[in-house]
Formats: sequence, C-alpha cells, structure tokens
Amino acid sequence: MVNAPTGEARLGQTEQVQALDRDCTTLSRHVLQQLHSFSADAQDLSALMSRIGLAAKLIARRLSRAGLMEDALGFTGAVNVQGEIGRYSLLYDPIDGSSNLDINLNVGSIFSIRKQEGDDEDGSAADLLQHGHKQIAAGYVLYGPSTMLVYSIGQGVHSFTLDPSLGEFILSTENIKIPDNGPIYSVNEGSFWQWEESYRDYIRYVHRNQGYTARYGGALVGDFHRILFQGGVFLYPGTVKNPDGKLRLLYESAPLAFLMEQAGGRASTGIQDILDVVPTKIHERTPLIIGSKENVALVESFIKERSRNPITLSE
Ligand code: AFP
Repeated sequence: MVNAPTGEARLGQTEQVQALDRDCTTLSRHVLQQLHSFSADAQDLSALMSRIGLAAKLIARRLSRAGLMEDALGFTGAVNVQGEIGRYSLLYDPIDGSSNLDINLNVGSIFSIRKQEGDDEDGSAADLLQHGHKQIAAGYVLYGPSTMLVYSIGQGVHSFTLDPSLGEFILSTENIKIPDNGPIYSVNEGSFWQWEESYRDYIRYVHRNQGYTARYGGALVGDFHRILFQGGVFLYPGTVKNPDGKLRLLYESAPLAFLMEQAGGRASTGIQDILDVVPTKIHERTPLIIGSKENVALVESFIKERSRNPITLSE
C-alpha cells in the first residue's frame, strides 16, 4: 500500500520532470518562429502576444480561486475595450461568457490584433472600422479544466496549454484543421420564437434528420472550441431583442472568423462572410454562423431559400 503523501510527492516530481523533458515550445518562441523574423515589428508582436499570455495567466489564477475570494464570481474584467500598444491595436473581450462564472463553468477571453493606422488624434479609433481581413492576428483563451490559448497570425491555428508547474503556455497542437462536416449544432433553441423563419427551417431540418447532436454551453469560446476540434456549426441569429444578433463584430465574431478560416472553416452573417463586414461603429453586433464549411453552407441554404420564397404555407 503506497503511502499517499509519498506517492503524491513522487507523482509531482515525475510530472515536473515530464513537463521539462518534452520539447517545450513556449508562446513567444512560437510567435517568433511563425514570423521568421526578429524585425522591430516581429519583436513588438511577440511582446504583445507575451503580454496577452501573462494576462491570461493572471485571469486563470483568479478564476481558479473563484468562490474562495470576495467578488471573484461574476468577475467580468474591464468593459470590452481596445488599447494601443506601439504599432498595434488590441481589441479584446476580457471575460466572454461571464454568466457562467457564477456556476463555475468555462469562460473565455477573445482578442484581435490590427495594425494601427493614422494617429487616432481624436481617440475615435476610426482606423478600426475596417473589414476583418485587416486583422493580423487573433485568438482566444479558454479557462476550463486546463487553460488553453489558441491563436493565429495568419499561418495556421495553434493551441497552447498552460503548464502551472512551469507558469508557461506550452505548444499542444499545431495547424489545427476543422472537419469539413460535423455532427454538432450549437445554438440557444430557447430563442426559437425570436428567429426569422429560415433559422427555424434549419432547426426543423436537424430535428428530423439523423446524425446531429446539440451542444450549447452559453459561452461562445467553449462552444467555438468544441466545434473547432469536432466539427459542426455555432449560430447566434438575430432576435427580437437583438435584431442584429448579440455578438460583437470587432472583438467576438471577427477574431473567431479569422481563426475559423485559418482552420479551413467558414464564418458568415447568413448573407456575407464575417471577414468582409465593414463596421460603422466599434461595438457593432452581427448575426454569426461559424464552423465547418458544409454545416455553414447548410444553414445559409435555408436563408437563401426563404429569400427566394419568403411566404410559404406554415409547417
Ligand atoms: P455573457 O457574457 O453575458 O454570459 O454572454 C455570453 C455571450 O456573449 C456568448 O459568450 C454566448 O455565446 C452568448 O452570449 C450566450 O447568449 P444567450 O444566453 O442569449 O444564449
């Protein structure tokens, strides 16, 4: 019978040795490898990614103690904002899915990096009101059983797992590719009564056909992460309360669309690609259909059908 304390000590040392043995590609090293450059721009971008990694570690640490600390639950961080660092503008949703915090379920952070254009003298950040192809990097952090950071600088999508024993994000999967088709559809069906008929047509279809499974976590980052790895589609249509959808273009839909296209998937408003949308205001909302190519196309087909035949006999 192994004495638990000694056993735990041995297990701890083994884990730490394994953590140091494997090829530890850290986040900042990977960014510089991806850039194949040590230019000032590359150094700035690597430094910015390192700061994002540090912020993620600080949030992960605070979340790991949620419930033990005053007001850690329902912690939402700053309002969704953007900040300027050197040559770059960073847009981020610091805690996406904050309503999950009160019940200790996963939440995430989403970020988008754009080149700063002009001097933004009036502070309007007008240079941010451009389509999503202007993004040079994007990613998210998923605070779950482990803390994962997933990012792209336009050369594939790569995931890192926070190793608490090292205090570093270590490369876990390179060049993630989403399946062209998948079984998951992720949507809040409680809003069915608020949707346009085309979305209802899609839901009726998946209810009547084999091979679909519903998963909805109430936090975009966790739902997106599941679909990125298993295939399928996440949708947040316009509703009575939010006719343009609930999700924000610049710091939710556009960064995830950047990642999804890098992973071989698609992201659409139902009418046009998310990355083609040019916002008129910083906090603009859009409907979002994002995931495997074939699953996104199926949802769009119901929208196209309804636009051709707007009035049909009710089901
Ligand atoms: P909260 O941050 O208010 O929890 O909203 C989370 C979110 O913006 C996104 O993460 C979810 O996908 C979506 O809202 C859930 O919205 P519904 O509760 O309307 O389904």
